[in-house]
Amino acid sequence: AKLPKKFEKNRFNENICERNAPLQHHNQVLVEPLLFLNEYWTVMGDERRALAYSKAAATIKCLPFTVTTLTELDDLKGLGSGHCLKVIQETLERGHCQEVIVKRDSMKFQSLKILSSVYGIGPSLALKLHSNHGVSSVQDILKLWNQLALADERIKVGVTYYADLSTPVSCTLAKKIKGIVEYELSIIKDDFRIEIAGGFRRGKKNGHDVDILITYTTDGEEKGILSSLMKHLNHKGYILHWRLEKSSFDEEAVFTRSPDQISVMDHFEKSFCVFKCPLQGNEIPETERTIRIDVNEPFPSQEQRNWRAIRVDLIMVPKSQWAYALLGWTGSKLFMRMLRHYSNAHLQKTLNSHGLWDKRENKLIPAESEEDVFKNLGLSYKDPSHRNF
Ligand code: DCP
Ligand code: MG
Repeated sequence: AKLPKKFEKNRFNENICERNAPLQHHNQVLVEPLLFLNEYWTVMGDERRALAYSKAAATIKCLPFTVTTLTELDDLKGLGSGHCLKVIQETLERGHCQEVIVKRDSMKFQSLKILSSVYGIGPSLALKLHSNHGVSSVQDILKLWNQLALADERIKVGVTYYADLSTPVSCTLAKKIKGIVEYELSIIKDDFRIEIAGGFRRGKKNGHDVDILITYTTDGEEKGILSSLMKHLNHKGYILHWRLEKSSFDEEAVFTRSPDQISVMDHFEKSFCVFKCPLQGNEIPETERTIRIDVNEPFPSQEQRNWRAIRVDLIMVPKSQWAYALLGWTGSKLFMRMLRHYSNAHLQKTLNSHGLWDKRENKLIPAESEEDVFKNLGLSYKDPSHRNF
């Protein structure tokens, strides 16, 4: 088999952070089973295996040609040990992968997938509910509500608005939420910058939530704004639930610990919210208007509504950290993981959403923009639309 003339394998392998991962690529059929296996192992709680499939899928996404035979993949970095290749080979030969079909039908997987998709329930709680209490669905949680004694307030919200929260959020609704936040902010204090990050910034048409970053013109100006913003939004009836997290940023702690102690989670002041997003008549799909989970007990049933519950993360960023925060919150998660690894292993620098720390010089490397961050990493700038690893 011949590779396209332009494809340079050595360059492709040289630094995986330089690869481009667009949303639309040449190998949808091959990527699908790999992404499924990534989801399968994530849901089953095996992050290590999940990651291997995610990396293999990303490698395939970055190829500038459609793969037709396995030999075209010889010596490509990122495809992992034999198993990913076996999945790819079978898909190339038969058009599907038997393992995927079997795993897709697994009752345990299907239950855990639903449970861990409830806001407030992660893979480990999902497993506990399933194994210890025989819970397999949202209905089961409702039936056993008193017995389960789930203390986390988010789960109550997650279950009550399950139908809404499991419906993908469109770009239009994301912009509407941004508009609402922007308006309330402008009443509190001018001269802010607000940006939708996450998958939408990478060009995705739908998302599971809306990630919104906010900053002011100088460090410190952002202090106290977020709690004020939440009061305003709540007062106007836009908020169903929120949990405010205080800033826990401390340069010393965030950058000078050994890398394995550095949490991937950042330390910004943020608000994890469930918005009550107002809808126009034509924004309420037919199915949305009729399909409601039956929540008579212990929650009140839901009447016809002209709003929809949407998960929104609001992140308040000090100006000097904006560029790194924007990069970190734009993702993708795998891309950020790749960048952090490259930075640590090849540059002796620690990268996170707060900054880039030079471990030899013991100092932070400033950046005004994402372009600066890429420069600081010695990489060419990558448009968000090519960060869909
Ligand atoms: N992120 C982060 N810290 C968190 C949560 C997320 O740094 N506590 C980063 C990682 C992601 C990005 O923010 O790259 C957005 O996270 P999402 O989980 O919202 O992922 P996406 O927006 O990419 O996908 P989706 O469309 O499902 O929302
Ligand atoms: Mg998101």
